[in-house]
Amino acid sequence: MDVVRVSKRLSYVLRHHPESAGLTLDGAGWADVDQLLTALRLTRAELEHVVATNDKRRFELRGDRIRASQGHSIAVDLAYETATPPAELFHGTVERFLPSILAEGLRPGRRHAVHLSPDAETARAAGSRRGRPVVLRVDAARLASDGGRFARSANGVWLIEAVAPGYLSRIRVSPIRVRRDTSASG
Ligand code: HQG
Repeated sequence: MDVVRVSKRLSYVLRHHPESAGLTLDGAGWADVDQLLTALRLTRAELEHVVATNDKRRFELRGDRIRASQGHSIAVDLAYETATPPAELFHGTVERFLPSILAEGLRPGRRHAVHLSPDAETARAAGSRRGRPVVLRVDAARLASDGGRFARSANGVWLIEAVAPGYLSRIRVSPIRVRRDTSASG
């Protein structure tokens, strides 16, 4: 089994296209595990392995149901409670989106929410998916005190409907990350 490939397929099915596997999600995004196993030709043990080893803990497996913890583009209500964020949060993006972001703020695009990270390095990695990363610092303390409603997903991603430009500032990140540890942790 190719764990990364299965994880990507799970994200696709559980966040964006359950119908591609003949599934329907309930209102909170849960799918039936047995149906999923049949559709993706996986064993329960394989699914458990993918969920347990997933680098971002993207999936919640609870008995006979499973869902993605965040990142959906289809209509689901994950029902996370409003939470008080840390003083600052980070968002990773790329240079070409900056003019638009600085004009209109962060918008969720096709997803339900804007995704923010608790640390700059995670944000940098998210931005790197699209090119040379740019990291924005979000003044979460001020945004929360101004009435912004934050939620934290089961896998530690901070979610909010939008972030106006006045709460954003660009921070410097080193262009090349020098890896000094030689462990094989990846
Ligand atoms: C940008 C991955 C123009 C935003 C990652 C981003 C993350 C704007 C893109 C998670 C904008 C949306 C989510 C505006 C935002 N004008 N561009 N006003 N506001 N943008 O993929 O945050 O591996 O929907 O900067 O690691 O990049 O899938 O969101 O570049 O945690 O689990 O519009 O997805 O995690 O892109 O990524 P996305 P994201 P997974």
